[in-house]
Amino acid sequence: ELHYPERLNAAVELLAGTAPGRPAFRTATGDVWTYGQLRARVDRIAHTLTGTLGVVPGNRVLLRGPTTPWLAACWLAVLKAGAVAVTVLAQQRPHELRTVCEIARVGHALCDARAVDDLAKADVPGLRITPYGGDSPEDLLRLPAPEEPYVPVDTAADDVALIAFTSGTTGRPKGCMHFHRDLLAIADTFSRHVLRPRPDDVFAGSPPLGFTFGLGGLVVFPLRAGASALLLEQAGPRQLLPAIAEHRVSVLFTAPTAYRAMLEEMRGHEGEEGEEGEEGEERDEGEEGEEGKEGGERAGGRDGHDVSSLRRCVSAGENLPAATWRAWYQRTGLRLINGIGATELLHIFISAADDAIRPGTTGVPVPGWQARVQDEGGRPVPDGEPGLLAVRGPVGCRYLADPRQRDYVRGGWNITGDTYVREPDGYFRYVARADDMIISAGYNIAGPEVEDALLRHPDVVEAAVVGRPDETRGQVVVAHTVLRPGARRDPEALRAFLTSELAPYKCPREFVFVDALPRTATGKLQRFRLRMDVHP
Ligand code: 3SK
Repeated sequence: ELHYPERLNAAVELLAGTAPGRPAFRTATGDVWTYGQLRARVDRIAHTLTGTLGVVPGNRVLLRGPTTPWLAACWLAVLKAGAVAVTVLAQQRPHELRTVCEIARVGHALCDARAVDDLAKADVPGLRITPYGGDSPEDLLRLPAPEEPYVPVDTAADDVALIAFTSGTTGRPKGCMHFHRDLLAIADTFSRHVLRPRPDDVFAGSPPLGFTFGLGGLVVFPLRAGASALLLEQAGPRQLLPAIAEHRVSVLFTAPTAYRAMLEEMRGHEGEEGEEGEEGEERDEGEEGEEGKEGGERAGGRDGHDVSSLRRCVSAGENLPAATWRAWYQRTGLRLINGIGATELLHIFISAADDAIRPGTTGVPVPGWQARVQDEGGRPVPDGEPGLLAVRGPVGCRYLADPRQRDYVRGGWNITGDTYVREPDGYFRYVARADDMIISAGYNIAGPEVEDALLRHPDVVEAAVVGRPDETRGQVVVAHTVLRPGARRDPEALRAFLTSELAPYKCPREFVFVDALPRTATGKLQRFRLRMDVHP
């Protein structure tokens, strides 16, 4: 069990202890912020917040901007000043920003100078917007006494530090309140036990800091470990691969789609550099390589992409199909760390490390967490049978002024909305989002299982399987696929392939070929749009 002192400020804890000369943040352009510089800049911003802007403990401060060290410093300063950080995504449009500001009663915003326009257009009554970064990174540093250390506000461990919004895939956004202690708890559970970071690790990844997957993976975990993070403003698969090589990234956070896209990117360059004749190399099951790596093709070889610095690769945000796990392993020799997390619970609560990883499953409850599978009435269902995933641990769901709290927290358990099976060996296997099960002619069909099978076809890059209403069968299975460039759109060939992989009742009746799948700003598939036939 985790024990924290009653008085606790997460920012103070995250910034304490590491030698001032050690790197904290790096950027794509080669800037390095040491821990000493980070502490000084956080203090200056905190002085501005309380001195110049009049922010008092408990005030809600919106943070908006691309992933930069300045955004991370603003977040830490807000916490140090005892205020509450309200995080949003760069993609959120004015009306969405206005809703978030209304729900969270935001009075101040620290906004990257390049992102001020949309926020200004949101026209939030009484909102004071203070720009930072852009051409004048010194903006927030104009202080009456700039060099004085800031005396942090003496917050309680269970004072709210963060309001993170989740929109799910539909509906009015919900603000999830998280305490100072919650921010340390995610580092002291998932990061400590599964990632086991070292001070020389370099973290990087694609999730933005407005998504708690990114905030944890790129700010909280590295700082808690005295390590550093490469903060990338552009973090698509095309930017990630060269950044990994150039900055010797060792801990990577991204979603299954990005792992697949990186594999495609590597495949595209296959043979451009390196030796010929390595194709199809078998992995060596027995021999352990560098820590965390075994078999596969140690990166750096035939396709010109050097990913040999990677030690840990985390996949979350969506289901990780076994086919993607295997393809990544084959290419890199790295065992992808799958995880399920939620904004409501801040970060990952089921996962597995090293040899305990089993492709096709999410893993086991992270130390400190409990999980079970139950029915609608809250009764545990037997192992091997599908039901609702229920979890509890050091972080709980606390929606801000939202009656949907009663749906999420039932009988002391957080009901995540996912259908899972607990295998007899204690591993949790994802089935589908609870409202995404397809019921066709009386059969229950999980879209992700069909997607995994489709992804085993060599021409399929992305797949999403949904149910479409049908008069006779209730629903029919429809597969939306993105094919590799140049591949033929041949539904019969896909159907023939699937019949050898799946029971006939699970095989899609229809195939829709698309250029891309509709996703939310955090990369989650919008199945409801596919059901309505809306494509990007
Ligand atoms: O929403 C998610 O999928 C997620 C995954 C990992 C960590 C945090 C979150 C919110």
